[in-house]
Amino acid sequence: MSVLPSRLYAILDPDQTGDRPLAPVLDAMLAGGVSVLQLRVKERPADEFLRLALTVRERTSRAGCLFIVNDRVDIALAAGADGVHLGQEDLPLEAARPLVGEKLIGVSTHSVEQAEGAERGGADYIGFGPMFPTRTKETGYETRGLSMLASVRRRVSLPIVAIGGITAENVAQTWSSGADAAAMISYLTRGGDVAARVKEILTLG
Ligand code: TZP
Ligand code: MG
Repeated sequence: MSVLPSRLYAILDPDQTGDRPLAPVLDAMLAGGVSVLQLRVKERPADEFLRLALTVRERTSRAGCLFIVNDRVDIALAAGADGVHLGQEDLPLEAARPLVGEKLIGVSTHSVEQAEGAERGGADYIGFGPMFPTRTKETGYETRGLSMLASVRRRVSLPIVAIGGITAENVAQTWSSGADAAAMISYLTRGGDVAARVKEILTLG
């Protein structure tokens, strides 16, 4: 089986939950049936990131959900996460692998060349995007779109997680263009009923 247990890769970002604290949003994701979840925390001190990660670890373990920490190998290790997700400017794959051992490493990619590089370097899965316009992150990249995703699909055999501007409207296109899973932040957490949105996407997959 793929390292990714689901066609939905949920991302929880405390800055994208509106006025709601992280824990109830997390619980709603898990109640909806999320089985792989990334914690993305930007511009907070390490001790706060770790506290959030420990909360997520406890609740994801209870729910049998895979837990990936974004950006930070140290936080992933300290929290006992199942893996870490690295951007092109985070710790390089070859430096991270000896530190995390068998834990999963995902690498964000934005081109066919980067995707091939991540595969050669031993990543467990790749992120690819931004697929569509998004307001969640200033990515610095033009949108990649479905045909570039299909090109990546032809060139790598690793699981691909498409990301960026994915909603119920366009998620099926990302899957049919080669993504194994779709990552979503704002569609899940900024639309009201988090558990209902998760269920909606899982039903489509
Ligand atoms: N990386 C590329 S696009 C993006 C990240 C973290 C933001 C995705 O958020 P959303 O709200 O699902 O568009
Ligand atoms: Mg990153």
